[in-house]
Amino acid sequence: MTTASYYASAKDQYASIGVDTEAALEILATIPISVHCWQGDDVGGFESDAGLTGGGILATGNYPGRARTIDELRRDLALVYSLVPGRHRLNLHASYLDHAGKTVDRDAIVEEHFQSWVAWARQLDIGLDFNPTFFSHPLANDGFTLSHPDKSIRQFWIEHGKRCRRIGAFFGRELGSTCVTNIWIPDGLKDTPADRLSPRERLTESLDAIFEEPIDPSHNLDAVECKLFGLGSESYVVGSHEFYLGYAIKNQLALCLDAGHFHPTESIADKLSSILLYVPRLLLHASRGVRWDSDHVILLNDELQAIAREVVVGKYLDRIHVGLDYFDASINRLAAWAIGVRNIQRALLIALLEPTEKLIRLELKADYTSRLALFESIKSLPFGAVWNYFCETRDAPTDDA
Ligand code: RNT
Ligand code: ZN
Repeated sequence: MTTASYYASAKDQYASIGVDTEAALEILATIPISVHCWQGDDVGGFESDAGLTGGGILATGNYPGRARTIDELRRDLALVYSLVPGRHRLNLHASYLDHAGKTVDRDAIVEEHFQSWVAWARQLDIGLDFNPTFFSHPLANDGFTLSHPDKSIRQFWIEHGKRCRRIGAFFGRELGSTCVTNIWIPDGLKDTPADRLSPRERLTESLDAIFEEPIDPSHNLDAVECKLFGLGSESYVVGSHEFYLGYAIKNQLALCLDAGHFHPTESIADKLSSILLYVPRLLLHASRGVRWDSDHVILLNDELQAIAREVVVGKYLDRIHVGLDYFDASINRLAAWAIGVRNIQRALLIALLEPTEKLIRLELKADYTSRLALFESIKSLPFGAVWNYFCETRDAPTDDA
C-alpha cells in the first residue's frame, strides 16, 4: 500500500464520524511554528566563543556538531525546514547577531546587525520572531537585570529591550510578517529573599520604560514570559506567573506560556481559555519539563495534545503564536528540532481531526458516558495515515522515512 491509499482509507474512516480530513489538512498548512534558533548551538549565540554563561538555564550534553558560526546554523536550519511539512518561522535571540567581527554590546545593537538574517529569511520566505538576551552577560551576574537595584544596570537592560523591539519591528516591516518579540529575564534568587516586592516594582518600571515607545503592532507584537523557578533562582523569580499575567492584562500585551515553567504536574492547557478572556494574545513555548529542567524536546504526549487541542478547539489560531523552546545537547540537534516541530504539528493535527461538535453536543445533553466513549474510541483512528499524506504532499519525509 502507498501513503496515498492509506490516506484514502483513513479519510473514509474519519468521514464516517463526520470529520473532513481535507479541511483539517488545509488548516494545518496555515499554522507556522516558530523554530527556536538556540537548539542549534546550545544557546551559545554569536557574540563571542563563551557560549551560554548562566542566567537560570543550562544546555547539557556533548553530542558533536554544534553550530559554531552563523553560516553553520543557517545551513542546519535550512535542512530542518526541509524535514518538516509546511512553511514555518525562525525565532532569533539578540545574541545571534551578525556583528561582522566587531564587538557590539547589548545596549548598542541595531537593525544592521540583523540585516543578514532578514536577507536569509527572505530567501527562504519565512518570518522572523525575536528575543532580547538578558543572560550570558557580565551585567546579568547578580541574578538581576531589569529588576537590578542598581539604576545604571537597569538602564543598560532597558536600552537593550528598547532596541530589540525596534529590531523586531524591522523584521516585521521588511518581511511583511508580524514579529513577536518576547521578553524573558532570569531575575531571581537561589535562596529566600528578604524583599520580594521591590524587585517586582523595579521590573514594572523597567518594562514600562521598554514599552513606552509606540510601535506599529502589524510590525511587532510584545510578549512577556514568566517562570516558576530556574537554576539559581529556586526560591524566588521576580517575573512570576502572577506578575506577568497582571502586567499583560493591564497593558494588553501577549503573554508567553512556556509549558516547562510551572509546577511539575501543572498543565498550561487549561490556562488558555481563561487567560484569553483577558489578554489579546498568547505566545506558546512548547517545551517539556523533566524534574528541574524545563527544556526537554517535546514528545507527542498527553500534555502536548491537551495544549494543541485547546488551541484548535478554542479557535484561537489567530491569537496564539506557536513556538518551540527546548535545547538538548545530548542528541543530534537537527533531529531534536525536526522531531519537535513534527510533534507539535502532529498534536495539532490530532486536534483538527476531532469530532468536537459531536463531543460538545453530548456534553450539553449531560451524556458524559457517550462523551467518554467517543473521546476514547477516536484514539484508535489512523491519524498517522493522514499525517504521512500531509508530509508526502508537502515535500517532507513521512515518519518512517
Ligand atoms: C528560559 C525561557 C526562555 C529561554 C530562551 C532561550 O527559561 O524559557 O524562553 O528558553 O529565551
Ligand atoms: Zn521559554
